[in-house]
Amino acid sequence: MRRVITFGTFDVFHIGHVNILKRAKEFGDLLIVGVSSDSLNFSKKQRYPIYSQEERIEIISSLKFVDHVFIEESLDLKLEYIRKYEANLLVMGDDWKGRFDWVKDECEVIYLPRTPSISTTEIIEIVRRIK
Ligand code: C2G
Repeated sequence: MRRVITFGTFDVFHIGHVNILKRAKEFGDLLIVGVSSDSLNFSKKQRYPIYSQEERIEIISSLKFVDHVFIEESLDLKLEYIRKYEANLLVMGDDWKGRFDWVKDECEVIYLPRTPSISTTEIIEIVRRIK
């Protein structure tokens, strides 16, 4: 049984998120998703997500190609999560290229191309302009 793990905020869920999760699942039999906590986001981006971690977990859990969801509390715990969920492959978008290569002794790592022209930040900016 090949187990794939991936991580993300998945705030204001969009097609780029669907694409990476679907493609990640194609690499294995089980897809495990670490959804980053509200506080991890604040420390990464100096703002809280629009959707709370509970809402983001609910959204990701309801996808048919996702098998298990947990909260990612820290970027530095990658190896602990990989061990805990016995993941064979870590998949990330290529905006993270090289950043998680340090787990390669224990788990294969691949970076997939991001879906062009869509991001949570852009959606937030567009919605802000519509008044
Ligand atoms: N993504 C993508 N195409 C987009 C936007 C996002 O493929 N147009 C991918 C990202 O590359 C990432 C995943 O979707 O692999 C989740 O993206 P974010 O929600 O932006 O996640 P991020 O805040 O980068 O958190 O430990 C890693 C972090 O928790 C990742």
